[in-house]
Amino acid sequence: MITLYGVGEGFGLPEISPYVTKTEVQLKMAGLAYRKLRGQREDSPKGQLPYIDAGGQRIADSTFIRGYLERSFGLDLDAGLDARGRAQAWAIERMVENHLSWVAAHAVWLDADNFAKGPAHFFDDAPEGVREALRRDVQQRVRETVLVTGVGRHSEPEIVALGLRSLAALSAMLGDSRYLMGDRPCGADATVFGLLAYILTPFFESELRRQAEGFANLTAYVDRMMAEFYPEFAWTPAAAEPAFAA
Ligand SMILES: N[C@@H](CCC(=O)N[C@@H](CS)C(=O)NCC(=O)O)C(=O)O
Repeated sequence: MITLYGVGEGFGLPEISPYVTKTEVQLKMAGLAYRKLRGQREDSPKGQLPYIDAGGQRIADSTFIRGYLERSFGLDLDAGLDARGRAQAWAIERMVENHLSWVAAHAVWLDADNFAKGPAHFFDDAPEGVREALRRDVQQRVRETVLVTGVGRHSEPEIVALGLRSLAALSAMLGDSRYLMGDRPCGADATVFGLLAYILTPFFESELRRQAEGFANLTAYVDRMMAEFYPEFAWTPAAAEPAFAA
């Protein structure tokens, strides 16, 4: 039995981490039995979540986990795609993980209200004397990382404008299709769904979320994917709760 180590439910999402969501949805797409536990990044071979334990072997990084699952179980999450389709799926995934995710991290981690409402609570159980310092340190680490990616060097409106271009690209690629690459899901659907849900969760208010809510096909896609892969989760669809009062 595979054990998936993740962050857990929260922030209006069935799983807080978009990368853990990606792996979990890919496990579900593959029809593999797994159990899920709350993990500590210190226990992960790469210092990040997700990681999995498969028969005593620990594998980290969502992309390498996918590769391991495909190799070990004779799966192809991109079955049905030709070389061009696979290349497009990879390019989409890179845009989401290496660009849009930093724009989203900026909206959640580096906005004072969103940080206080969400990530700050990761440290609620820390001793009172160090709690605030831990919060400040982790926020500073995210700030530095977002700066190193280049995203953090821009003004807030510029960052949102860059995010908007990626959202528009995703919307154009999805079009009227049920899934990103047509009528059946591919591996990148798990990635795109994970991050779009993170952006669209009604738990946080951000200009990025407001922009994302403007793409009806993206919000419908997240609602559909949520119903398909997390049917037991009470997701609040975008239309049900406007980001900002008129
Ligand atoms: N490339 C990694 C990224 C995973 C990642 O960024 N995980 C976050 C949680 S969303 C994490 O563990 N962050 C802690 C850290 O980087 O110290 C993957 O695809 O698995």
